[in-house]
Amino acid sequence: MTETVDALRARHLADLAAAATPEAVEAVRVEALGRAGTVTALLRSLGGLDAEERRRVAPRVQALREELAAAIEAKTSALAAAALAARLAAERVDMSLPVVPEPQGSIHPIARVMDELAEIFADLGFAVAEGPEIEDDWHNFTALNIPPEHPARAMHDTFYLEGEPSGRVLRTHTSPVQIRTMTGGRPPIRIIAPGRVYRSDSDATHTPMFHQVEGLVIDRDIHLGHLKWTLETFLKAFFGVQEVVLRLRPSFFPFTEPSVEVDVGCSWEGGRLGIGGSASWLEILGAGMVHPKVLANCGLDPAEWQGFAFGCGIDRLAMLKYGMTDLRAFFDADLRWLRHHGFRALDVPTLSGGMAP
Ligand code: 2NL
Repeated sequence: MTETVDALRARHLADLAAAATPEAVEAVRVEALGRAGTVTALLRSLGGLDAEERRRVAPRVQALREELAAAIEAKTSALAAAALAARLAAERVDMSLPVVPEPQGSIHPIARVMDELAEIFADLGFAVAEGPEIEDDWHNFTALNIPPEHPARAMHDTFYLEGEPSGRVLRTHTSPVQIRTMTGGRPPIRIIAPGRVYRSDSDATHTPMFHQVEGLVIDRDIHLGHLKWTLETFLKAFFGVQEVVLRLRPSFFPFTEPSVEVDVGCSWEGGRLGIGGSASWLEILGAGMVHPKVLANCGLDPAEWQGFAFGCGIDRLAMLKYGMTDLRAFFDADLRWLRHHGFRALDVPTLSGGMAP
């Protein structure tokens, strides 16, 4: 018996020392301590010994069982620790590598300008408002003081939805977003509404879908001076110039009174456009004081509330700032054009970072 115990210890400990995987350790455990294991069989055989022999041998067999169990557990944790160390070494991450090695795609110049507009106007306290591109006649026209048969409806080259007696349209401007803001909440209101608009018009300088941004401020004692300061502040930030000169010319829109067309002073030195000065003028915006009828249509008392509004084409803003010459290229989905004029996805415009062209 004594020889058997020592021989088993030597054999199982040697096997355990040689085991290099958790599976090999488990095989040793099964062979020694499993149901049909050598040590298990030895323990069972103790019952067949006479009392004195059992008293002598049993503690040695018990000790062997405990020694092997402890050795197996130690080997198991040693293997686990070694495996973890190997993984940590192999999976080391270089935090200085770029998140995406080769960014796929780019930000379209129009999306870039929309982000710039949101950033600049957020700093002035304006929220970005959105609304449906399929509109009803009231929000797109009637509420804006453009009644049925008004010539402005023909001027808008409206797309009408087929088979719609109620007369739904693709919005011809983002003004309906502002109408919805005024009917849906209380002043003071400061919003910009950027988005897609649609007009049945297509040539070198017109696409049937284009992008517009409108702005709206409704509060007490608002006047044209607030409008002029807001537009100056916007244009300085957008074009990255210290001074801009604005020229307000009288104009007409059904939804504003008075209405103005806004030119920004510029120069064409060396054939390149520069914003600033007053050598030349660039028509850039339409604007005015919100017409009292529009306020009343939206449930606001014109004696209590006034406001200004402005509208301008985003595509044109992008062309002026980033030097694109052909409007139609914006919508061609030409990958070479997009790679050349696009912006890096992680390069988000900020006022602090600067957004001059
Ligand atoms: C232009 C001129 C303009 C507005 C848009 C507006 C909206 C409401 C009330 C009053 Cl809800 N006005 N928008 C006002 C003046 C001009 O756009 O030339 N757009 C390209």
